[in-house]
Amino acid sequence: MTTAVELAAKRIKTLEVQGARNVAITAIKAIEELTKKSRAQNKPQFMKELFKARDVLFSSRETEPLMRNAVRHIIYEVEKSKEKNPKELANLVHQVSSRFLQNLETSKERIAEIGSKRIKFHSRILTHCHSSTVTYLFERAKKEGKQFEVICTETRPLFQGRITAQELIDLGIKTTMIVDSAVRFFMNKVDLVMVGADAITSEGNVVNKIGTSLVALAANEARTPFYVVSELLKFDPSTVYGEYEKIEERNPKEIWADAPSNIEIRNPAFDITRRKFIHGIICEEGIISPHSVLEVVRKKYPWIFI
Ligand code: RUB
Repeated sequence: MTTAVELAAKRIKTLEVQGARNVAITAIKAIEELTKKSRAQNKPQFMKELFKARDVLFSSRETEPLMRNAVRHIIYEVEKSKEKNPKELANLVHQVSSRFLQNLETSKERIAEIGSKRIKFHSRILTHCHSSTVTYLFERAKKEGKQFEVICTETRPLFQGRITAQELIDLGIKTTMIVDSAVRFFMNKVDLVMVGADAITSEGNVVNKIGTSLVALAANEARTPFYVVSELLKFDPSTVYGEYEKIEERNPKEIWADAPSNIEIRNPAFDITRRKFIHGIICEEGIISPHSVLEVVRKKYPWIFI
């Protein structure tokens, strides 16, 4: 029988669920579901199930530290608890998960509140891919009565830009769709760039959808402010200890389904934008410099480093 975790991992892998936030939320809910139905007789059996769930979820997509931080946090709290009864441990998973999800919600609100102040009347903003955090910020600015417009890239090869465009149109925000390679053409016509993040490294570099670093380069050359809109929980603690963020490489068929057999196709899902191209990270603690991200995360979420 397929478990809730296996099902969630499949939905994440196939991008039925996409975007770091949605991926993390889906993973947390799957773990809750799994533990609620657990038949474990004792704590070691319960832990075994949790570890297996962790491995399945972690291998669904490589570049998702928010999901990893969430799952690790849940497991850490269960491991350190003195409770031995599996039913009570499932309750604990529920409590920890709810707190985590609540914190994500609060961060999203705070980010939108702070970030929408950077959107002035009649601003034109460029975004890339689909970030639910960025879209929510736009929603907030719209609710505040601001008139602005958004240019979004189509985001090849899987066209997540269409999700963004549809959501923005539904919100009544004037939206223009462009091909990814038209970014430089439009860069002088926009006031700022706002993109999401999948991972933030200890050096303040940001990993986001492939093409983001090119958008940042174009913004830099045109002197257009480039903002990353992200929860601090996307910080990857392993980068402090020397690891590089792994970049997921996806199926070449996403690029060319019936390609000739003797061609090599590469399909990295993400790229790295260096901190020097980032004007600021709009996060729950304010708009911060990428240089200070490690320090701010240490203060706000010390448990990440355990
Ligand atoms: C989505 C993507 C998004 C970030 C942030 O890539 O790069 O910008 O995940 O999204 P994919 P959010 O479609 O491959 O998952 O703000 O919703 O966490």
